[in-house]
Amino acid sequence: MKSFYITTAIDYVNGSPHLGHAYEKVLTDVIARFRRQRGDRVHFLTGTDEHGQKVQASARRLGIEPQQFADQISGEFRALLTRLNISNDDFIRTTEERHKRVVREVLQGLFDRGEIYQAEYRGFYSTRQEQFLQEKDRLPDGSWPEIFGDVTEITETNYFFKLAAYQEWLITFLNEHEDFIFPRYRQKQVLEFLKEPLNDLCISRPRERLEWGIPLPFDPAYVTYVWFDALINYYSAVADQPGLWPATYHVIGKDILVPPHAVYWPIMLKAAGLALPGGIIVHGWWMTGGTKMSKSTGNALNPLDLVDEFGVDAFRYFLIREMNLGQDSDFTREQFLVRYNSELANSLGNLVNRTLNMTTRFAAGVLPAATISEPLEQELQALWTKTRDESLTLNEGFQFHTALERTMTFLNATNAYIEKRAPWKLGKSTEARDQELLRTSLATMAEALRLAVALMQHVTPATTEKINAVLGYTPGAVWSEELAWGTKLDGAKVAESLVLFPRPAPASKPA
Ligand code: ME8
Repeated sequence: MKSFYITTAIDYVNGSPHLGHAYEKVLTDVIARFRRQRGDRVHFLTGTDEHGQKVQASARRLGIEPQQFADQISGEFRALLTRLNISNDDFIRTTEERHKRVVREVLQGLFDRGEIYQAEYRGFYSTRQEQFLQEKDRLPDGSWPEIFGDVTEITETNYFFKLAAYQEWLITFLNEHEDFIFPRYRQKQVLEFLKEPLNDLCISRPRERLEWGIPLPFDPAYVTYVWFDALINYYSAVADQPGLWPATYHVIGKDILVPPHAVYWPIMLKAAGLALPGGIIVHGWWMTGGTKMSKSTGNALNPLDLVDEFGVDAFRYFLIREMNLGQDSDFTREQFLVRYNSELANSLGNLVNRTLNMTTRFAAGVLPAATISEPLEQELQALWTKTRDESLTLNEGFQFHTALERTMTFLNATNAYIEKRAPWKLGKSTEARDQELLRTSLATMAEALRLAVALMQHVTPATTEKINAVLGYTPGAVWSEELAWGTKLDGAKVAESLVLFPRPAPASKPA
């Protein structure tokens, strides 16, 4: 079986993790868990991007070695993975020998094939972006945009990669693989970008200017340009594990699609004679007050604190429920609380409470079998079938937010079913038929709950596990077999209660 190999971007260690990093990890984790549930052999890679001028400068400011600085921040990113319950199989650091070795091999290979050449280059250089600029980067008034910081004109001998030679090939490739980039409209943007002629890519930096990088194997007076180093992580991490390359998907944010992931990377692979990934999944940005969130924004509120306050699954749920993959989303605590209260505490939390309370009260804690099937039960079961089938398709198409919305609709319908059956009234009656209806309603609500949380498992894995445990239920090994309405819970002994999503204390006010 071909592996499902999925990667995140590797994060720069020049700042601490923020919401954007957390989202990308959770999103990729949701895809990885979903594919595992579907039976794929998943390999999930994430890691840190540790070379470059900014890391060198930050370390210098602190008076420590770049490696020590990178170790510290990389450790923070690794800790974030544990905190977010991320199921990655590997974590790569670009300062590891296994990575540096493969970068050297790829570079040497390209050099030997004549894909890399030396040339004199005179141009405007942005220290902040660590790149040479082009005339088209200037603002209409001739100045350089703020994002480039200080721009100086320099002449330098450097090494160049023959990017331009592959422009036509890349255009043809994208036209033949319309689904290479998700969402599709992003692929159109790449083709738009490719209407302008490409320049060859400068892939080296003289060591006197940048020491903190991987020396070129064919000229140690230079180190490798950061993108050439960073992109190769996807391959270097699995180069010695047969059957994993090429990646199925790279998950990245929209700011690093063009040109790095959509232009440099496919061309690098093609020139190196390596297979191309199956696709690139491009997410939007978390914004606050109209600007992209980064380590310097959102100081008043660190969204990652919500993990401690409300639990990891509430946080994961919010990110996936709120963001329509590909588009931008505004982050506010208020919106978080709306979803937390109405969807997790009300729709899901109430169903859990009712199921446990009523089973304890009316059936001595043992789930009875359903023996009656009237329109109320039939409608709920029909809604389940529809919810499940649609959700599977939606999840396969990365529409996770809509899949969750459907699951919430199903949970709400289950709560409405309970209102209509009113087991608390049936429990007061000694009529045989009422008793039968009571047992049926308990079995029905418990089964609906079991099914709904199975459908949310890739988003809220710990919650699903907890709910299964209080239902006295151990799921089988094959996830898809868990999704059929049936009698799996008959005779299960439930717990008396479970506090899942407590209401925030009234004293907790927005920061
Ligand atoms: O770009 N919302 O690293 P990085 C959503 N090292 N996503 C965001 C975001 C936000 N507000 N801010 C950042 C790099 N991201 C390179 C990648 S890959 C070979 C090298 C996303 O730490 C961003 O889009 O700046 C990117 O996918 C990831 O976080 C890492 O960003």
